[in-house]
This record gives sequence, structure tokens and C-alpha cells, in this order.
Amino acid sequence: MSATTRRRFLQATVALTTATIGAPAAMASGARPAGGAAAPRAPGAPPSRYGAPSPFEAAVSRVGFVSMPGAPASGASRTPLEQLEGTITPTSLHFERHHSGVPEIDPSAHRLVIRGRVNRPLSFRVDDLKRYPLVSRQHFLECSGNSAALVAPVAVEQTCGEIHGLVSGSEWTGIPLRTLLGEAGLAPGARWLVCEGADAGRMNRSVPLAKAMNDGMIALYQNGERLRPENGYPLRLLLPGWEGNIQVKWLREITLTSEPAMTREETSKYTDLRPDGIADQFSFAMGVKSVITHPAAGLAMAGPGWYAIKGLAWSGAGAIRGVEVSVDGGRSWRSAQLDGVVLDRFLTRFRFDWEWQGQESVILSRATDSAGRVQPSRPAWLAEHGPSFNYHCNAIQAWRISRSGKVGNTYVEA
Ligand SMILES: Nc1nc2c(c(=O)[nH]1)N[C@H]1C(S)=C(S)[C@@H](COP(=O)(O)O)O[C@H]1N2
Ligand SMILES: [Mo]
Repeated sequence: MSATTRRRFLQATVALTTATIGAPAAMASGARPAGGAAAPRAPGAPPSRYGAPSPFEAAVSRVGFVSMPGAPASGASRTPLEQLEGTITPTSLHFERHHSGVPEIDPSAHRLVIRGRVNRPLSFRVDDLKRYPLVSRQHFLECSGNSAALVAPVAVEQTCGEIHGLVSGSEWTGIPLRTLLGEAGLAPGARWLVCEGADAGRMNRSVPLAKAMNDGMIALYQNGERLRPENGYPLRLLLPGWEGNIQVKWLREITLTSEPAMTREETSKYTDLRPDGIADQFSFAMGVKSVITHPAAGLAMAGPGWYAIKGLAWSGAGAIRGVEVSVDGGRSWRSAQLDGVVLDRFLTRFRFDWEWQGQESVILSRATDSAGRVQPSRPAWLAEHGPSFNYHCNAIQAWRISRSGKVGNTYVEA
């Protein structure tokens, strides 16, 4: 932001603040402004065992709950992206996707077994795993079903979190898979890992050995504390940048094989249908993507003036190189600022200052990653996929701002 722009931005903010607290005379005369209205003299609450958000923030919760008819345990909830800042998702608001509910696992009874084409089959207790050299990495996790609503022929009236909240960002701490595989010793022909969870459905996926050896992790901690039950306690598979489905929660068994197991989740599900009717199997890495989280559907404008357009960008292929923003429905684009250190396969925050003059506007964001991939427009994404196919949708989101300041989902032509 230029110096002039920043001054105008700050002036606008100050004007708004003074008007709201109704003390322009005191401010103008240079007198000390009064303190906050609610500064109680009586002592407050004592320290607490485990912290919780302010009761005034009680409206901030997971959103977009869905479950299969008659099977509430097979469901999902989403992160309220438009309510949050920064790049780490509070663990309590991390999205959830369970195929057969959250199992209650006693870590003292749980084992992680490595078997199949290995020289030494191994069985680990959770307490033993905690003693290994651990690494911490910040990565996003995104379900392949995220943003599927953008495939609907008419733009759905949902919030940003309801449409795009099957993505979250965390600091994960765990053991590099190569450490454990090295200990087991790979036998001839070991090329795949068939990884199975301890949930009722025993959800399982096949992982190519190269990915496991490169940056696969057995995660034990999330944002500094032990994993939450809904995110895989006591341990889960973490494969940075790859689709959420393959990051097996409640991991109990890794079988080294020469071929993939062709499980349900990699045959009838999570394969990409192309326009010619043929499906790609194993579309592992998530696409390059961004979404404006403010202003966004679920929020309203507070009248004309300066706004920080902000959002999140991420890519399963590497780091975010740039994000462009359009405030005229995609006719012109300008570069947004990337905030902080841009990490590989993690959420990147972008910001763009904009003066909204109260006119009807359509705002969009478009990300580019270190692999040179550019986020596609919705029409371009649809042209690449078969009819009504909606997994792995990384199309550009457009938000329409009405004159009254209502923000909602919309589609643009190109
Ligand atoms: N064992 C097991 N692992 C699982 C699942 C599951 O139902 N069972 N769901 C998968 C899917 S589809 C996704 S998107 C991610 C969701 O992880 P989260 O609930 O921690 O956000 O976990 C994956 N791992
Ligand atoms: Mo998923």
C-alpha cells in the first residue's frame, strides 16, 4: 500500500472509530480518550484448567454439518473460514470427515503394526513412538470434496466456510515414516504401503513408497497438543499436500505390498472423471487454490469505505508464488500482498486494500504456485471434468457484493 493510500485508510478508520464512540470533541482537543466502557473493579475469574474462547465468541463454531441419510457417524463439518485470521486453524475448529464415526481409542491398547514386504515386521506402542526423534511441519489438510458446491449449475447461497471449509491448517508433529520403514527394512518388491485405520469401517488407502519415504509422517501432535479424537487420536498418517482422504486417521496397520490394494476409496471414490468418460485414478496432490475469506459470503459490508480484502491460498504441489485479486468481476487483476513466511504446502494469507464506494461489485482471487500452476476459472475447471463430477474442485470463487452490502456466492463467465 502506498503512503497516500495508507494515510487515507487510517483516516477512514479513525473517522469511523470517533463517530462510533461519539467523542470527536475530546479527540480534537487532544484530551486523553476515556478508557473502555467495561473495566470492572471487582476481581475476575481464577485461572482455568483448560482454556476456552470468550463467551462473546460463542457464535464461532464449525459449520456445514452433513451426514449420510440414516448414518450420522458418516459425516463432515467445516471450518468457518470467514470468522478466522492467520493461517493456523484452532484445533477445535479443524474440519472433520468421518466415514464411520470417531472411535474412542485407548492409547495404551493401541498398536501400530508394520508388516508385509519387510525384513522385520514391527508392532509399536504409542508410548514408544513418542520417544522417537520428532519433527514439526505446518501443512494444510483438504478434503477432495471441498468446494464441490461450485459445480452446482446455480450458485448456492452458502457461507464461505460452508462452501470452502473442508480445508484447515495445522502444525503437525510426528515421526518421519522413513525412520520406521528403515527400522522394519524394505524387502524386495516393496512399492506400496496399504494403510488402514482402526475405525469401524477400517478405512484404507494405498500410498506409493516414494511419497512415504520422501515426506510421509506419523503425526502424534497437532498444534502442540496430542491429536484430538476427531483428527485421528492417537496417531494418523500425514502426507503433505495430498488429498485428505489418504491421510488415514486412527492408523493401526501399514502393509508393504508390490501393488496398490484398489480399495473402495481409490476406485469408486476419489478418482477424477474426465469429459471423455474415463477416470484418472490416484489424483493425489491437491490443486493450486485460493479463496477470499473477507469480505465473503457469511459476512456483510459495514458501509462504503476502505476494506482489507483478505483470504487464504494453498497448493498441494509446493508454495504459493502469488495471488491476484480482481474487484471488477475478473476484467482486471492486481497482485495481493502475501503475509509472513510462505511455507511449502501450507496456507498462505494474502491481503489487498480496496476502497468500496458502495456500488455492486464482484471480487475474485487467483493463485499461482511454485510449480507454475495457475488456479483455473470455473468454466475452465468444468471443461476439464466429466458432467456433475465434483471432487478436487479448485476453481476461482467469485463473491458478489450488493449495494446494500450483502455478500454472496456468484458465477462469472470467464
Ligand atoms: N480411518 C479413517 N481415516 C480417514 C477418514 C476416515 O473416515 N477414517 N476420513 C478421511 C477423509 S475423507 C478426510 S478428508 C480426512 C479428514 O481429516 P480430519 O477429519 O482430521 O479433518 O481424513 C481421512 N482419513
Ligand atoms: Mo475427504
